[in-house]
Amino acid sequence: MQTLTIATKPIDGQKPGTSGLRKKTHVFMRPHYLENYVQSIFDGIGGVAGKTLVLGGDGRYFNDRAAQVILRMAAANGATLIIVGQGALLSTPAASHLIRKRGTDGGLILSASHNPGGLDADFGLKYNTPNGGPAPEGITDQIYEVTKTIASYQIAEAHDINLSRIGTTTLGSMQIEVVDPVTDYAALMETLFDFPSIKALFTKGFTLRFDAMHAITGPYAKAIFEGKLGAKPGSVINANPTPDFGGGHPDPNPIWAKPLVDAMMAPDAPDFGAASDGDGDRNMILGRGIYVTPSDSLALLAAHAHLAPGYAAGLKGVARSMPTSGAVDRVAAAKGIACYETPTGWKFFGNLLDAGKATLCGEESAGTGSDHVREKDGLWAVLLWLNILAATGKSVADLMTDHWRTYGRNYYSRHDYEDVESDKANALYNGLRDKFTSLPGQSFGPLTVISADEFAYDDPVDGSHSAKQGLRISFAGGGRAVFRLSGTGTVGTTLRVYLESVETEPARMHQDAQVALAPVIAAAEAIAGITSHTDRAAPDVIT
Ligand code: G16
Repeated sequence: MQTLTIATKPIDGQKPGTSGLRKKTHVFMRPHYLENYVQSIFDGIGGVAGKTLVLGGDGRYFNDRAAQVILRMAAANGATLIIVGQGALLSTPAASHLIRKRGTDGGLILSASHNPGGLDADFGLKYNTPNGGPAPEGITDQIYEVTKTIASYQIAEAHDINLSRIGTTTLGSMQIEVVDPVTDYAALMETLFDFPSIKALFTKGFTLRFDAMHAITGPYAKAIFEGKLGAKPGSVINANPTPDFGGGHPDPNPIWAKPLVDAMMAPDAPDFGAASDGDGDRNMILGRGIYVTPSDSLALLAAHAHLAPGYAAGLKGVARSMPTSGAVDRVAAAKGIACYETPTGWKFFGNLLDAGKATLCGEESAGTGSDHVREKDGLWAVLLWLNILAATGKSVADLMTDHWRTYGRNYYSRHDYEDVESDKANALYNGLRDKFTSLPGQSFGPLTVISADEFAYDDPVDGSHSAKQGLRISFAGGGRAVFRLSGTGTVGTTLRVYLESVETEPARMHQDAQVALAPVIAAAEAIAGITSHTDRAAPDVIT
C-alpha cells in the first residue's frame, strides 16, 4: 500500500452544526471537500495512529464512496482497526452501541439524518467520541480550527474494499472488520425489554404498522418486530433502504410521514403506528386515532419506563432540550427525580448520561433515548412503547388520556420557516432579543409575559458554558414561545418557533393543538413580527 500526501487548502464553511457537518451532497463530492474534513477530524482528535474506529452510515447517496475514502485515509493515518457495518451501513444508535461495546476510540457516522438524500439533496459526517455520543462542542471546535489551516491530507492508494462480505480484511497494516449491522443492536434491545410479553401481545392479534421510510431502520425493524417479536409479515413498510429514501423526506413527523398518519386515523387503523428517520435515531408514535407529540411521548415513557426490565430500578433523572415541552418536568417532580434542561442537540445529554444524572432524555424533534447508548434511538422508543402497551394492556389513546388527567396536558407545536434569507432571519432574531427588557409585564391578547431571556447552559458535569441557545418568552399560566435558528440546514436559514401552553382542565384536554395554541401563536407573531420579517404568510412546516 502506498501512502500519498495530497496538498490542499482550507475550504470555507466546514463548521460542524447541531449534529456534525451537513452540506449538499454535491458540495461534499467536490475535490478535497470530504478529505479535508476527514483529515481535520483525525487531526482534531489528536490523530488516529494506533486507534480503532467504527464506521457506517444510513446508506444515502455517496455513503458507499465516502466510506471507501475514509478507509483509505484511516489506513494512511495509521489506524489499527476499523469496524464497519456490512455495506457501510449502520443506524446511528447501532453505531453508538458498537463504539461502546467494542470500546473503540470513537466512530464516524455518514448521515444527514432526516434530511433527504441524493446528489442534489444532503450529506453529512459526524464524529462520535469513545462514549458513543456526538462530539461535544469543545471537540467540534478543535476540528473546525483544523479545517481553517489544513495544508495536506494522507490517503492510501488502493482498490475498493469489499464491504458486502462479513469478515476481516486488511488495508496495508490496518484491519477492516465487516460486521452485521443488526445483530449486536438487536441483542442489546433484548436485554432492555420484555420480548416474551410483547410477543404475547402480537400473538393475541395486536397490530403494528412501522414505516421505515425507505431508510436505515428497515432491516432492523424487520428483524426485531417481524422476526423476533412475531408482528405480522408486512407490518414494517417501506423497509428497503435506498440512496434517495424512495424520493421522500425521511423525517418521521405528521408532514413527511402523512400516509402513516392517515392510516392511523382511519377506522380500520392498526393498534400502534410508528416511524423512524434516515439514520434511525428519531421516532414518531401513533395509536389508533391519536398522534403523540414527541414531548408527550418523552413524558409518558418517563412515567412508565419502570415497566420494562431494563428500567425496573427506576430512573436516575431525566433531561430534555430547552424547546421541548415541560410535560416531562411534571413527571420528574412527581417521581422526585432531577430534570435537566439542555440546549438543542443530543451532544448535550452525553455528560448527564455518563455521570449517571439522567437515564432518559428527549427532544421535541422526535428524539428520545436512554443511557443504553449515547444517541437518540428510534427503535428503542418504539420498543419501550410496545413494552408499556403489553404491560398495561391499555391503548395508546387511553394511556395518553390517563397521563393528561394525572399531570395536565402541554399543548405543543413547532412552526418552521424554511430557507429564509439569513439577513432577514437574523434581523428578526436580534430585533426580538433587543425587546427583551421591555417585554415582561406586557400583555398580548389574554397572555401576559412574565420573562424573556436568551437561553445559556452551564454543563453541571464539566462546567462548560454554551451561550446563545435560543430566545424564550414565558407567559403567565405556563405558556411559552421559543425562537431558534436551525443548526442543521444546508440552505438559507430555518427559523423554528416552538409554541406551548398548559391545560389542567380535563374538559379542554382534547382540542386540536393549533386551536388550543392560538393565543400563543398570535402573541409570538405580535412580539416578533414573523410575517413581516420573513415575507411568509404561514409556516412552511407545522409539526
Ligand atoms: C435539529 C433538531 C434538534 C436535533 C438536531 C439533530 O436541529 O431541532 O433537536 O438534535 O436536529 O437531529 P438529527 O441528528 O436527527 O438530525 P436544528 O439545529 O436544525 O434545530
